[in-house]
This record gives sequence, C-alpha cells and structure tokens, in this order.
Amino acid sequence: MARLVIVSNRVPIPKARSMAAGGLAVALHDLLVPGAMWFGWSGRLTSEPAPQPAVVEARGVTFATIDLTAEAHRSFYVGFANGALWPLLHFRLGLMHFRREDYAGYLAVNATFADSLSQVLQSDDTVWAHDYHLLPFGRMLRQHGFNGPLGFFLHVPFVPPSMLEAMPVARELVADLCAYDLIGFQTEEHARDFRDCANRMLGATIDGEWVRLNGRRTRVFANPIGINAPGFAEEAERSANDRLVQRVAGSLAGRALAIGVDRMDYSKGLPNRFEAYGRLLERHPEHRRHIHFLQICPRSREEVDEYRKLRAELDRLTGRINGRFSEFDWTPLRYSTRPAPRATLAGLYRIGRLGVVTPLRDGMNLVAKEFVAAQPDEDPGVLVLSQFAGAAYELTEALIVNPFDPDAIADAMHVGLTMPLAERRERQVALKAKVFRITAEVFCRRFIDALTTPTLMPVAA
Ligand code: GDG
Repeated sequence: MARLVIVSNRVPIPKARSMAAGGLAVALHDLLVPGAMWFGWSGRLTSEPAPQPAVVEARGVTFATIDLTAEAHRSFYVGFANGALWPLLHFRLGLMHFRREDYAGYLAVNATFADSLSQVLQSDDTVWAHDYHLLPFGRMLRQHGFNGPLGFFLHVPFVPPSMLEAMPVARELVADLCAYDLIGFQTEEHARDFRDCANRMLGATIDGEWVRLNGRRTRVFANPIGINAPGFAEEAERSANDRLVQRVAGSLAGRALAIGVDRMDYSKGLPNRFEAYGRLLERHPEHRRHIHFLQICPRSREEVDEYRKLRAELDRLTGRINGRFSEFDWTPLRYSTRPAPRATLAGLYRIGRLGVVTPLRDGMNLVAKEFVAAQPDEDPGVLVLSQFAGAAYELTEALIVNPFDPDAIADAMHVGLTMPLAERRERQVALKAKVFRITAEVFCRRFIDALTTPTLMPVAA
C-alpha cells in the first residue's frame, strides 16, 4: 500500500498532542496510522530556516517539519490565512484585511512547503493536504513533478461566488485548488458553492461532482468529519473519577451545568451566547440559582487584532452578567481561558445538562459531536446547536437555533432545561447513532478510498 503523507500548516509535537485545542489537530490525531508521514511547520520561528525538513519518528509515524522566519509567518499565517481567508470563509467580509504583500508571503510559504516536501516525497506516495493555509500548495507540488494522488480537505466553510468575489485573488485561489485530484468539503452546500465558483469565475465545466478545467478533472465532494466516538465515550465515562471533574460536580450542589467549549474565535458566536444566557436568566427567573454556565475558551491567534478585541468583549460581558445576576452564594457564569486536559473535558461534557454550541459559522464543529458522544444513555443532556455549524446538517435532533438571535438561544436553553427525560433519551439515541456512524476513521477511509481509486469514482453524483 502506498504511503500516506498528510500535510498541514502546523505539526504538533507528538507528546504535547493531548493538550491540543483545535479541531484539525484533534481530527488528524485519529487519522495517523503507522507508516504515515505528517509534514508541516514545526511551530518554531528562526532567522535562517534549514531548507531540508527535520525528521523524527514517533509511534511509527514520521514527523517531517520545517521552521519559518518571523516575517514569513506573519504574512502567511497572521496576515493572509487568518487576516483575510478565515474571515472571508466565515462570511465576515467586514473583518477581511487583504494586503498584496501578505498574499505574496502566503504564496512564498506554500512554495517553501512544496519545495521542502518534494525532497522527502516518494513518487508512489499519496498526499493529503489540509485546510485554508494550503490552497496553492497542490499546484506547486505538481510543479515539482509529483504525479501521484493529491487530495485536499477544507475544514472550514466555503462561500458562494458573490462572496468569494470580494477576495481580489479569488480566481487564482479557485484555479489553484483545481490542481488537486480530489477536494473534500464538510457539507454538500460548500461543495456546491465551490463548483459554482469554478464555473462562474473560471468557466469550468461541471459534471455532477466533477469539475473539468484545462483538460484536467477534479472531484469535489462532501465528506463530513467525525470524531473517535467510541474512544471519546469511554474517556468520558472513565473521567467521572477525574479529580477536577469531581470538584466541578461537587461545586454544582445539584444545579444543572450548561457547558460551552470553544477556541476563543469570533466565528464561535460567544458574545451572542453570553447575551442569550443573560436573557434566559432575565426572562426565566426560575432558572436563577439552579444553573451554572461553564464556558471553556482557550485563547487563540492573539497576534490578530480581532481576537484581542474579542477577549476584552467577553471579559466585559462576563462581568456584566455576573454583576447583575450573582448572589452571595451563586455565580451564574464561570468563564476560563485556560485549556482543559482532554480527559477532563470529556468528563465535564458528561455531567453537562446542556451543551451550548452556537457558532455564527463553522465548518463542522467537533464539540457538538463530542458532547453527544460523552452523554450517559440513562440521563442524557440536551444539545443546543447553531443552524450554521456543519454539524447541524447531521445532528437534526439537537435543538437547532439561529445564533444571531440571542432570544432564540435563550428559548432553546429553557426548552432543554425543562425537557422530559423520555424526550431527552429519544433525541440522544438518534444523535448518538449518527455520531457513531460517521467517525474520524470513516471520514479518513472515505477520503483515501476516493483519492486512490479514481476510476471507481462516479462520474455524476
Ligand atoms: C476547525 C473548524 C471543524 C477546545 N478547547 C479545548 C479543547 N478543544 C478541542 C475541542 C475540539 C476542538 O478543540 C475544536 O474543534 P472545533 O471543530 O469545534 O473547532 P476549530 O478548532 O475551529 O476546528 C471546525 C474542525 O476544524 C475539524 O474539521 O469542525 O469547523 O473550524 O475537539 O474538544 N481540547 C482540550 N482542551 C480545551 O480547553 N484538550
């Protein structure tokens, strides 16, 4: 069997992975099999990076990493990837900051990745690149003469042509993606939007899932990501004995726990969620003193201005809610920017009576799936889920809300808190079946199968 080479912006150091906060790191952790290679940035900034990747082996997997200069990292990662592409792909044009020099830096780092990987690549490898940092990478790897199967998965949403057109280099980016053999999106809607962009911006021909451009064809399909559901469910059950989980359970003193877990990111809808919680306490005073909201919110991307502003906003909102509703022996909102160990997180989900997942846009949202997997069958909690998370396409038995409407989130929280046990169980059975059906392993197998057996791929969807 051909070697699988995974390429992503960041390659976490193996022994630090259990603390990783971020969907991509968590998902890839389940995808890595012995014999595979993972290539990407080491996380180190140096003034004169070596052109050759540094190679280490851990648990049968080869980790090949390169360093970047601080300037390259600033324009590639802070400037273009997170300052322009991330807001654009999350429908936030007002936050998109496009600068030509950042785009030039983005191209240069992608070229460095392609150049450096080609030094350790074998001609019969299968290459799978991940996420919005690496849109032009496939075209550049082809320029180094690589002709093997080359796939790409976008973890974040994609946008319709009318929105993508705001990006001055939209045509180049769409054309670059067409150098891959296979492109996966989290939902069919995003796959369709990409095909529409290729058609409208480049005149590509669309034939079912296939996009034909300049004599090449690329399959563009939906392949929703999943979690290691059985493993996570076991971890959640085991973590009932985790000291921190026990301390939290004890501190609840019989009150219901509502839980939110998100990287601190403006796409996650945190201010609206906090406001919604305030409205719940205002409009349904019967819940006062009977609920604690725990929001775990590890800080991320603080180099980008908007993320620093978000932090200040959340500090303010937390103060306002606690200042207004707290009683001497009850604090309604607990908010922590410290990451929790994964086992603790699993245990906390399990004792959660409400999981509150309300992003304004999200490719999938793994927290929604983790919350479901962690619930006890006999007395499950209720998931409140944004209609704009990819997960909402699958998890239709959750309480689906429009995250732009804090009153709607508050109403759903009230419904969840008062839902009879029989209905909670019924919803949980359906949700759990879905989370256990499309796991990380299924996601990976579907992608690799589609990538390595192109002749078997259907010509029309
Ligand atoms: C991107 C897309 C897509 C969070 N806090 C802690 C912690 N986490 C873990 C969660 C979950 C992961 O990080 C977050 O995953 P999400 O899917 O919610 O979000 P993104 O980071 O934005 O991920 C997203 C995903 O890629 C996969 O394709 O679903 O749409 O944006 O696993 O549990 N983990 C630990 N401590 C924390 O405090 N250990």
